[in-house]
Amino acid sequence: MAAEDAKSFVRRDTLRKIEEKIQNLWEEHDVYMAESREKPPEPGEKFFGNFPFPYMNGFLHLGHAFSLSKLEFSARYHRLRGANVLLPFGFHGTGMPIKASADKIAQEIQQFGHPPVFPSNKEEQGNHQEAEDANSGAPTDNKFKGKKSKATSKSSGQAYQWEIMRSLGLSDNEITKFCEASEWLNFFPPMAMEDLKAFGLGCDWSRSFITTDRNPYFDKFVGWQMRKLKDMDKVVKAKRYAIYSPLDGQPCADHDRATGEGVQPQEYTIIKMEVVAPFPSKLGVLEGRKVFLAAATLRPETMYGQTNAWVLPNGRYGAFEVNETDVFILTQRAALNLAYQGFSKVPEKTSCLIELAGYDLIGLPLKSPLARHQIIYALPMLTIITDKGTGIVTSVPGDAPDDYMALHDLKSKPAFREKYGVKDEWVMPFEIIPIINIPEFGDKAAEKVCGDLKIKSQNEKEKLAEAKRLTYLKGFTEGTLLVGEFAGRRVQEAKPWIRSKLMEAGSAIMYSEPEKPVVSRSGDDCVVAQTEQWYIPYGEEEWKKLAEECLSSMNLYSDVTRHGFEHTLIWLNQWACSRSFGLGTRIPWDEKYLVESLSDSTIYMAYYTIAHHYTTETCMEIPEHLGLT
Ligand code: A2H
Repeated sequence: MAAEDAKSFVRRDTLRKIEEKIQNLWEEHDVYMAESREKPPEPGEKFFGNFPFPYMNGFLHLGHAFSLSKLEFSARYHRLRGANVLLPFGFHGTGMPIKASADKIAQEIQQFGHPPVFPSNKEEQGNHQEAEDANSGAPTDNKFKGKKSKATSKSSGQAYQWEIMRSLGLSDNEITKFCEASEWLNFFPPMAMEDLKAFGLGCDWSRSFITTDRNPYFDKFVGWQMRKLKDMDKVVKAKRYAIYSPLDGQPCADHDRATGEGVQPQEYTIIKMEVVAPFPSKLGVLEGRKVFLAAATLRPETMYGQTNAWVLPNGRYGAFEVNETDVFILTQRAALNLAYQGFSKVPEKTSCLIELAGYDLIGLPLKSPLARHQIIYALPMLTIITDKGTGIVTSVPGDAPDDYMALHDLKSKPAFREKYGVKDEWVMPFEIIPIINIPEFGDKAAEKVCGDLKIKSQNEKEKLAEAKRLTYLKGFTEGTLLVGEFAGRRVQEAKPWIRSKLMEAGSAIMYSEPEKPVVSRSGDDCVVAQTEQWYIPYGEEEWKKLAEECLSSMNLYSDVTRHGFEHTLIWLNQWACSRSFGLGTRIPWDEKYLVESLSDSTIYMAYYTIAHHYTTETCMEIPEHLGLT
């Protein structure tokens, strides 16, 4: 048996020996070193292949090998045809993930000792293991565990970093060193090179480099690139909404997120619905202040049709000081977002005067901007979502199916009114106000569509979603206003004008929040913050045109690739290119900021053409046997 087994490996071992011998020969004779040639090359005599430099927060995995094989085969093909081939390989270290993981290790030592002893909760361990697998790319059985635990692990993003490092085969002694970000850049690039060599990559290693200020030459290259852009007015400073991690104290870009990739800030208008004094006893402490129910809407142009405000009876609200004079009633979550947008008495902190339940708000008399009625009332709505907007909704039953059905429920069901202590005079006098004409649906679109779909109550969520879809899009594209200063105008036109007027009059403010939950890699729930940042205005018309021209002249071999580029050119607009935390190159004229990781990756391929003149030991501490020093 043993002899059989041994015999069966002979062929494999022979092949590996040959492989090793050949790979050594390649290295000895520098066969993949590219030389510049005096004579200008004929078409097809030159081939430069680039593999997107991988991020050095772990080992390379099979996915890298798979993608790289396409370039490796092309490069060899061109070499066999006699072309002068350059296939270089670099390593990326810029940005948050390495720094965040290094900090996590330090934190875990502090919290759980050295080496850390983690709590042995079974459910938790399962989650950690899966997170490890995700990180190492190892397809273990754990991958196929119950969906629930996978979802929890993803949503919490709480794998212990120490265990992830152990799963990479590192000893506790080695792991300790990784609490320094620089250790990651010492350790992983040589490992990656070793694996790529074993893989047989025909690479010119003399061109290799790592990013960040660990490499003074590449650092200067990125500094030069940024200065060039600045001289051309292609780096500008502006205040913008950005998804932001309060814990990290900086914007949280896609690649800095544990969950919520692609999530954008969603903008609302907050309508200030003033609570009319005297206040009920629950709100007694607010007496003498200007108190508003802060309603979040996407449709400021519909405010002529308000009949009431909606609150969630069981919802938790608070009265927050948003500046020296105004107090907003809304959810804690919305107050925190506002605090990062310049609307809190204490910057970046909420200032809550009193906690309130939705029940405490029912029946509050309100004065709302543009409303036809002098006074409208706060009423209960059961379908309000507490982690969307402010948790307060202004009601426009002429146009919003949800509002129409909720008002209909209250009007037609006395028992429902009684259950929530709603007096008839808060509800019964308020009829639908026609404010927008939609050709297909008439002047009371919500009533029409709810009738057509036979919706019976505010709880028919699916049908209401369909009703909203039908009216929302048609209202925006085809609707015409029937009332107010902009009567006769298209909704699309009037919307921004009405919003500006409300804001100028001090009756509304802009508000933004993540359109879906976002958790940073540091495990923090993100908000939307208004941040002053450096931006690259990729959306500029003329610049974009040049890019489009350039793209149309390129041979991309596949339509899918072309469409991918075209799509990116459409959405790419203001790109935040500065960060205050992480690894990278400092912005030359504003050194408290670093260049973020996608901005130092746009033209780095050009650096390979000069890298071999500049790479020294200081750029990468590469062991000598790897042949780079
Ligand atoms: B809209 P989106 Cl006239 N829970 O304002 C449930 N609904 C909420 C909410 C919450 N926490 N916060 C805001 N909303 C409502 C006006 C309006 C609205 C009209 C027509 C359609 C319409 C008057 N109510 O929205 O999920 C608010 O109602 C239809 C989409 O972020 C807000 O705009 O798209 C809208 O839902 C935001 O919903």
